[in-house]
Amino acid sequence: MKKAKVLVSCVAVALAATAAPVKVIFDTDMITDFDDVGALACLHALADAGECEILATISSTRGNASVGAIEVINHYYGRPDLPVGSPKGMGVMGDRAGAKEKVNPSAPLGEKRGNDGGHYKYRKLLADYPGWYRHADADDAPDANETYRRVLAAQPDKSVVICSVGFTTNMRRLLETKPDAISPLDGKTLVAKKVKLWVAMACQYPFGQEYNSRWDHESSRIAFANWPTPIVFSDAKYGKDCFAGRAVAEMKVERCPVKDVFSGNIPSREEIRKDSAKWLRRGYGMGGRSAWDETAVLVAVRGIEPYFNAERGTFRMVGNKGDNEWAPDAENGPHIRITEKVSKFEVARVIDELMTRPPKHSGK
Ligand SMILES: [Ca+2]
Repeated sequence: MKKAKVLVSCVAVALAATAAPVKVIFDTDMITDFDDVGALACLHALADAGECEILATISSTRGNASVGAIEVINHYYGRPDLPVGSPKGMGVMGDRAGAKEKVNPSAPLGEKRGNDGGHYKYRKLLADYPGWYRHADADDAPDANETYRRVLAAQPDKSVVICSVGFTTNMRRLLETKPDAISPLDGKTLVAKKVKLWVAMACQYPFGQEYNSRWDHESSRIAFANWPTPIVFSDAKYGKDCFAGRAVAEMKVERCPVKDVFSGNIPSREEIRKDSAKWLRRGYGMGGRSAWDETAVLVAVRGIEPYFNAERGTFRMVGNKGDNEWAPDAENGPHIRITEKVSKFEVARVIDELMTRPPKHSGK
């Protein structure tokens, strides 16, 4: 058996050989785009079905409504007390015009402002679901490092899958943590001991700039190069034309934040019909929005084999402007990128089915 297949098989065995639910830490930039909401909805649906256990839901951005929005979704699925966190001292907003600036937390909820990078989507969620969240400003949430270290230290060895669908800030910061009262291990040693896999929605195949890996590219460079476990990438190219979410937008339910976000952001079929090329460039199709983040959740919980093929190599950051490239290495590459196996249409229908499942224990 070739080494590439051995690595893929190890990932498959790690994820699927036991009947026990996959232990997942979800790390998201729930701030500008809304496939993050779809991904978290999929994760909760899979947890409801006993396929995974959600250990924590952490924001990779700071100074915005990301943690509150995560908590609204967690509340909807009856898990309002899941651990949360956000990066301290450094971290990306997602606002292209002011990536390092802090949003004024007193800005009116639900009001679209001129240059807020799409944050209004999530401030609106907080406005529509008062009482469903604890942290209106991500900066008031616990330090992501502390949440990661506390959760990892309490888990069995080689048992945790980290699924990141945003910036890599937290993974870099975690690697750089020192021994503390939570664990005598430094961050890299703790990760090597407790984590079995990092599934990352990041990078652009075969090269280019991709949102998640670009905006804090120094963290991406450090994290990708030093992470001590295999990393599976659901890269931007894969998810771009895998469209999901229209079924969510058209659900006949009330008080559902997942539906609200999708119905408020997906263009109508008629709009797409008029200029499909324009909408395709923006990541929309008849099926909905590009399912970048949802595919990462599928990989994290169900593994590569059911829906994807795999190629072994290395994603690495190059230059100093946030570019990345893929270097194929079938023998020794520490990374895997997923490629199409089952048609993307079928994968999108799996995602839609998960996103439209009613919560098992609704927090309404
Ligand atoms: Ca995301």
